[in-house]
Amino acid sequence: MSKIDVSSPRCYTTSVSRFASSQQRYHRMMFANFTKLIPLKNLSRCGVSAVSHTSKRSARFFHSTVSRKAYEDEKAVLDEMTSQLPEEDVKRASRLRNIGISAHIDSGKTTFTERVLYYTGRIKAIHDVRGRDGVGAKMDHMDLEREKGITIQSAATYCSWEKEGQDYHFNLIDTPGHIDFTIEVERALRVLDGAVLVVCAVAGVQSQTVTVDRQMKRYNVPRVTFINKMDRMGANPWRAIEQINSKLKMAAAAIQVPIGAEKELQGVVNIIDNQAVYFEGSQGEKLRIEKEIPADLKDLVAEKRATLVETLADVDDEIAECFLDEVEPTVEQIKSAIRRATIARKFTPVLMGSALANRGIQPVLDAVCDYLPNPSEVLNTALDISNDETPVNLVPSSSLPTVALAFKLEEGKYGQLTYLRVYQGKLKKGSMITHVKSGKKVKVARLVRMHSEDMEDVDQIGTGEICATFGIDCASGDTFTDGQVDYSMSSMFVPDAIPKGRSNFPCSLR
Ligand SMILES: Nc1nc2c(ncn2[C@@H]2O[C@H](COP(=O)(O)OP(=O)(O)OP(=O)(O)O)[C@@H](O)[C@H]2O)c(=O)[nH]1
Ligand SMILES: [Mg+2]
Repeated sequence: MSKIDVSSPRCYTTSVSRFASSQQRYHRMMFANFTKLIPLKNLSRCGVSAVSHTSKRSARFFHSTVSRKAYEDEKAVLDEMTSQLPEEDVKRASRLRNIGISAHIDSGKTTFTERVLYYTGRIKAIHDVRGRDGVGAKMDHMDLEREKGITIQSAATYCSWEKEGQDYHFNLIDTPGHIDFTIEVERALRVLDGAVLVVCAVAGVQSQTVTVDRQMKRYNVPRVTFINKMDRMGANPWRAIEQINSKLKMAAAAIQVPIGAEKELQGVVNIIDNQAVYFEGSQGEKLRIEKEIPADLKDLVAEKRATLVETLADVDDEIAECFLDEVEPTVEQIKSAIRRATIARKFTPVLMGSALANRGIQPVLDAVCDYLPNPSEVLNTALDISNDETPVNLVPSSSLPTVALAFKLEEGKYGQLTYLRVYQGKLKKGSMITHVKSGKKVKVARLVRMHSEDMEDVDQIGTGEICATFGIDCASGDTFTDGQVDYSMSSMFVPDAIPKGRSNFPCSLR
């Protein structure tokens, strides 16, 4: 840890001094029973790749930051790439979404995710965080998480959602909200294609919302926004939307208007197609859709529709034309514009409801399908080491050489669990993969999909997907290939540690 290449850019030089403290602190929190503190010499394996390496070869991991190319440039490359993809790959990718749930602490991410798992049929019953019923929410599986009612580590799961007769497959990561665990958000956003930003309807944009927004911008992650806790007294989605526009400098407009407020919250009016959606049944699982919207909401819906079109006109040429010609855009035009502008990270559509009261979750899943990108709509690059580190675009095709990134490591009962995102090609159980940094070949003895702490064995993982494997010696941020190419993906950013005494983490956990 002592040899530092001072010529390296900021993310390298600054990371070393704060690395030990932030990682030690992190692991103290993560493994709060203190049974297994990770030795200092192993710290580099738990956070960023190869902090202690000083050779030219390893230094490259810190030279490359995530591409900040203007989206228009990316789009041209992506269109060209997609036009050459086999139809099967395009079809597969179009049904896949890798999303994160991120927000300020306690805004309801885990409560929201619990409903997602229930409505997609992944769990049979809804349980609350903190485990008052002795069970606890699925994604907060650590004892400490259940005891304290907070998320400490991000947890991954996958589920399927049917929309208009098509099955969509989601890889979903529920991230923690507290600043002390922000590295977990960083890890997740590094590999996700889109996110649901959860904002509390009462508190609005909070300090950690700003941090998460910065992280989403750093990794070019498009988002849909869900204003949660609409059942609470003082809920005001319009103030929250105004704050997203002003504080986060992100064009945002509601695509829904709530029906009823606080305890009387019954559903939402979809202002794009003017339909009312009511959430019925004991768990809000039955959707009643009415073409007639409540009479007292008609003016508000018309006003918010005008705001939506006006906001879209600022970020989308087609809607701008309609706006200037004073022509009312069609439902399809509005939906396409929202998709274009969201994927271009110029706009976020805002939905609303209450996760705890089981209101408004299903439309968010529809919005994820409609407006967030699939893996073939996001440009991912690597450096070709055998070609003087020339940047290369990774193509989400199953038939190309495999390139995968280890983005998260976890000490589990079977040893080190390594989370991987496959960017190109596919991963097969039993196959050999090459650890690019060391050149070592390792066997993929077991391949699993994570469902919080549960593992479901699979034989193969396709391009664009997220999985986990065991027994692979590597650091977080390392690249694996099938040996046909010598590509390395860029490293992730390590945020500054919080100065001692500045954390507002609950005293009981300090
Ligand atoms: N009234 C109300 N409370 C909610 C709602 N959603 C979540 N909560 C409550 O808010 C608290 C925090 O919920 P979590 O789901 O743990 O929030 P989180 O964002 O996952 O929290 P961290 O992961 O620790 O940042 C819990 O007590 C929930 O019951 C909601 O829609 N309405
Ligand atoms: Mg949580």
